[in-house]
Amino acid sequence: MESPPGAAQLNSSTELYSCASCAIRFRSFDVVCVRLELMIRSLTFVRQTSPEKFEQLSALLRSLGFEDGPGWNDEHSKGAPFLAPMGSLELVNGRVPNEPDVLIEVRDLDTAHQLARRQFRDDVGEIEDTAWKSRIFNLQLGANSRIGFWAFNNPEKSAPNAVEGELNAGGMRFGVVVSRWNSFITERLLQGALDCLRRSGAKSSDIQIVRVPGSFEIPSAARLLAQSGTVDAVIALGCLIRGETTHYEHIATEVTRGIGQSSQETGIPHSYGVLTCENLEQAIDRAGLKSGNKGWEAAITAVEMVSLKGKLKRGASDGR
Ligand code: DLZ
Repeated sequence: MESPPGAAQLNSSTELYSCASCAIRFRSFDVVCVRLELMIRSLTFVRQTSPEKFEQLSALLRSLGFEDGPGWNDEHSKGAPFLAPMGSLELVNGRVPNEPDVLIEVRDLDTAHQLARRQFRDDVGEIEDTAWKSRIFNLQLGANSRIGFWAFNNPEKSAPNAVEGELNAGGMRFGVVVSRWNSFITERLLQGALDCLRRSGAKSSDIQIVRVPGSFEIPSAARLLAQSGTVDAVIALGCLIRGETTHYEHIATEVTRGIGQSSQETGIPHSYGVLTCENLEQAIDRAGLKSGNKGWEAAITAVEMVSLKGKLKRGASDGR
């Protein structure tokens, strides 16, 4: 029987199993490493607050630059996620410093301290030196819960501040342009794209599907859709197979250029899910078998680009 992708393979000389996808070596024969790098989706700390502190802390976190995530409000509770530009789970081997279990790194600790003091008064401690070349102050949330705000003494030690799009499609509107030529393949790409959008939080009513005869027609439909003002991103799905198309190179070049131009000229992100394959077998692989589903990948790219566009626009208008 053929091993699944990523299955551990035994090396008889070392008696170690090595993972086919990430090259990690294992002693145990039953370890199967299935695209581990795609497993983690997010990291969340949940902290309870009183209703009064909930509003005050939300205002403070927003004013410091946290982005609002999709929250909830029902008869049992109200929740407000705050998204940071970066997050990490830190393990310590050895002496664990007496730090709060939520640490928020800020650029300007003194200003953050002033803001926190103004809203939370005695719940905010003094700024103190840490054992790790930084300063910190604590905000007491409840009897057993506190948040630490901190900054390195040498700001160059902080990780570079990269802007990245989030993968949450809630509230976003998408247009999917899909060609009917090679529909056996393009319908699989469409199913992959729809699966990705729904899992990422998009509503079905926010997804418009537009069908065109062949890949050559994708760019003009994509442009019309982008100009309509009804979508935040366009996902282009098609399948060109060299064996079947004498003018394959010309069509592939035109389609690629047309989608790129429409994206740049309309300012609406377009993602490229047009397969350009040597044969049908390759196309089948890229539409859900060995090489994943390129429709799914195009959809997640669109989600990320809509989010990134929003962040960059907000950053530009903030003067950041
Ligand atoms: C004509 C044609 C051919 C031969 N092959 C493909 C293909 O492999 N994939 C595809 O999406 N479309 C193909 N087409 C159709 C063209 O894209 C276009 O729809 C027609 O030339 C009409 O403009």
